Amino acid sequence: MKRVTRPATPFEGQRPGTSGLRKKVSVFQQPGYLENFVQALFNVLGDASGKTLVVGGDGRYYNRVAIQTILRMAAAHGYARVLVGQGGILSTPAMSAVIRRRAASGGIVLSASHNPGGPSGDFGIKYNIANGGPAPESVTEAIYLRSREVHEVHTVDSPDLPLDALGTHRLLDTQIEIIDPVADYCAVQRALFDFDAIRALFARGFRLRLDTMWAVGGPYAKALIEGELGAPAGTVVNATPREDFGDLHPDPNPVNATDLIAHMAAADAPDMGAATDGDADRNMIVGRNFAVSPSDSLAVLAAHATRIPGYAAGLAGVARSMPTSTAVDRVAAKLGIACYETPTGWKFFGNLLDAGKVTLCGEESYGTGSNHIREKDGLWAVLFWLNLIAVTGKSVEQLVRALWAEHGRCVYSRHDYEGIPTAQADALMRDLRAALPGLPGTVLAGEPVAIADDFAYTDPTDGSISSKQGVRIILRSGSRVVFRLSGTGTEGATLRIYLERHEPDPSRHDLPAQQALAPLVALAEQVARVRHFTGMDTPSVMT
Ligand code: VG1
Ligand code: CO
Repeated sequence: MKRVTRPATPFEGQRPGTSGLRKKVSVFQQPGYLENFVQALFNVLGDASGKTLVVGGDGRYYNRVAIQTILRMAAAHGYARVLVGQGGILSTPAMSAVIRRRAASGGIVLSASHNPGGPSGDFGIKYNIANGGPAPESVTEAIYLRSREVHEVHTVDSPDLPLDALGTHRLLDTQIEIIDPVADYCAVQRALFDFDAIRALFARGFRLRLDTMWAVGGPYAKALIEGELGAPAGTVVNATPREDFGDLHPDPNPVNATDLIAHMAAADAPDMGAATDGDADRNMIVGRNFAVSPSDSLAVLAAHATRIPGYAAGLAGVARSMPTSTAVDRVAAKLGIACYETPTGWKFFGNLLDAGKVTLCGEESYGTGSNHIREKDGLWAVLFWLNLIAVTGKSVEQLVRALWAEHGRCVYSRHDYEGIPTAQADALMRDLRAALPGLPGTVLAGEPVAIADDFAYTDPTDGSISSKQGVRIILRSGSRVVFRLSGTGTEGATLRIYLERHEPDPSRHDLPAQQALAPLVALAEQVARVRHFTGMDTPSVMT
């Protein structure tokens, strides 16, 4: 075994997006592509002596190859210790838990999250810092800049390590430990929720269907839900992680989780349905024939948090990404706590959580979490709902309807236009931005425009500024349309249009969302000429 230094040529475009560097598997398979990015990362991180690094991924195609590469490079870089999930597995929330519980200096997550996997799918890599959360923009930008100057890569000439059995190995002076990927995560959950109450709920015959979409959530859900909490075998379905996620799209929304939605609409539907994504940080909650909007889910959790042991002392504050509906703002106002509005992506919640300013946070894209770790956490959300149902005796639908009855309903939808030529998407955003100054005061969708701007965020803890985070057009009543381009896609551009309208009248709470939002869809078309620029008559996906 010996240290080797290889010459390298920089690759274009290694700039991390909303959540790490995501590209087609074929891009990552180019010789040197992954090595260059990891070298840039290590160069930015500097001296590794005495430090512990955690490595793991969502088990998708290329996970194992990438892990072996990273282990060799971590040894060459001089880490004291590297912890690797058995089989190369660590869900994103489990990674966050391991970093925090074992005082690691950081971790490398191998995942493209909700993006499809397999040889023709996507792969991704993301660095998490010592607080367990995604590296902030200052770090990801430094990695990108460094990636343009990588002219040599340091590694070790050594055979692959066996990842499938627990144990300890040595590479140069680095100790490599293969750890149980679920233990730390389960310990964190046990400390938050009333497991006895959830166990009693299942013992009374409560039926859950949890679809982990052939992705990494399976082993965690099996251990906790069917193991410790005593739910019957078969409660967790599609639970064996596959490298191609069964050739399905591991994104838990009603469009992709069609099988779950069908089960929840059947005459003998279970009491609650849920699904998690590729790396198990997202969640979708479904009642009997009743899909819960992620923004409403966050608001329900906030409203009832003190019923959960881990949050009994109350919430310091809450945070949501800008496009997420204002349902949680209304709950926060009632509770008398602060509500922060951040740009899209979990990395913006880290500072607020570290500073103790917020306890719960969430995004419209099926992500919810809290200060227990520094990532969103799919199974945590499922446990939270189960605990709430156990102690309130209310169904999923009753809990959501109670929220609407008290605060009105924030009718919400996201329309995605996928695979647009990048130049067209950029032109749409450019024209839209140019039109903003003329909009305030004009009447759109029957109301004057109150605010038309490009969202910019100043982090209240470190003063860092993130601009151009999404164009928002807000009407006098608070109804709004938000436009932004996705930062996680790998083919062309994806335009996301977020639509929200507050409906105080309970007799109108059951109107289909798309119908209630039709005037805002027309507004979007009028202002942004969506058809013209995308060449599409309807969105590719509506959630
Ligand atoms: C999307 C979501 C965003 C989420 C991100 C990562 O980003 O909109 O809310 O934080 O994915 O989620 P974008 O830039 O494509 O809109 V995950 O579960 O893919 O790590
Ligand atoms: Co994810």
